[in-house]
Amino acid sequence: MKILHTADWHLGKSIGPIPRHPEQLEVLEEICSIAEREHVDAVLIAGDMFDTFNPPVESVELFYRTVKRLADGGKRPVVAIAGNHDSPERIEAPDPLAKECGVILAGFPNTKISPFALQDGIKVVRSDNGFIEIMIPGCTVPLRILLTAFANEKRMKTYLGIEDAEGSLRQLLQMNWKETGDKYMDDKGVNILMAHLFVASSGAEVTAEPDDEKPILDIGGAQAVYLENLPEHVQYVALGHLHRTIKMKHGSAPVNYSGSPLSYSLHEAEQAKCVMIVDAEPGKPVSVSEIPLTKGKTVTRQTFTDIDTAVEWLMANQNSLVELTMQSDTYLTAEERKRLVQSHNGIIDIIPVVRTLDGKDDEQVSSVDLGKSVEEIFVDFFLHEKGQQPNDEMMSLLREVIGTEEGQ
Ligand SMILES: [Mn+2]
Repeated sequence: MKILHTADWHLGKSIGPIPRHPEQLEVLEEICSIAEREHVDAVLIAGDMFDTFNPPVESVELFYRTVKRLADGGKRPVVAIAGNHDSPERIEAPDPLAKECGVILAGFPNTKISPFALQDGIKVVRSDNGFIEIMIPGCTVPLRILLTAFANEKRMKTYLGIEDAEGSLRQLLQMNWKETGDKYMDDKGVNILMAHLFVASSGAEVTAEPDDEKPILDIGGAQAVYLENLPEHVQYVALGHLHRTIKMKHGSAPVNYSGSPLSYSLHEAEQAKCVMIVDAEPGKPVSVSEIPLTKGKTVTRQTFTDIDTAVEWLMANQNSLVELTMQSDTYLTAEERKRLVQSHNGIIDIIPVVRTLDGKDDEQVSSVDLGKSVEEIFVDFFLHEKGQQPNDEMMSLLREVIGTEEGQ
């Protein structure tokens, strides 16, 4: 049985002013092609399909179009859980319709998918809170999946039905996985855990993640789930949440973050992106291969000391998204800013750093001369923000505002 594991699509996400939808279209097309070329039997999406609770229509359409294509007319199960960026209610809402296509959507850690069978397609033969067992056309053994969608600690305890239980969340999850695993998982099927969680080895220092992908069980990271909390029953753990590819092990079972299909922040600069293909047979260790994704733009930081070199670099690297730092002895002129912006359409930000006379670099903003008049400071500020001189209309508006303020 061949399983494709992906996560953290973050549909609808932008970086700076640049929307990533065009790249998301391309990379999801690439993921579909890989699923078809590799003849995978099932697809797992480990959360954060969307970037926000209320994603744009184009992202919602892209999601449904993609999972429908992946599901191959109901012959290939596509199973997705909600991440911390997804609205659990919203993820589950189309479930009755999605099931008809072979798409299974679990919004909550205790979601129970009722058994169903599609004609000439997949059959969900057993299910429980946070668990399904699927028969797939062409496979002689069932696929069993423990499904742990994201929930914060308090809600997770409620969903697991152990609100009053003593003990840390990691111990409670461990108990819950073990119980469900004992009940449904033996070596006559392929057994997987899919979760949107922060998992680390207990000895390892919990490293802070960039942006909003911090350890999600507990701010401060004290509440990571440790490898030893994972159930013994499963042959593979498909994780979502962290955007870089991470490969760990629990016994003989790989515990992998597939990572996101695109680099979504400057912290992911130069990261290679991939999907995981898991080759599994009952009762045996799985083999896993990473298939690189090639469609997204690279995200990078570049520093230049003169405009010509910067423009040259920008012209030669059109397929990057770049945060530019411009070091110089003077302010960037409107003309210079214009040259930079016109030579590239993937500039995330331009950070001007002015070298002061004492040799220290300083951000331009901090060198505002407060001895100047309000009007002069406004012109400097406008130039810095907009890259051009304010026009007469703007200046008279400013004078009007200042006048009004003084009059009160
Ligand atoms: Mn996440």
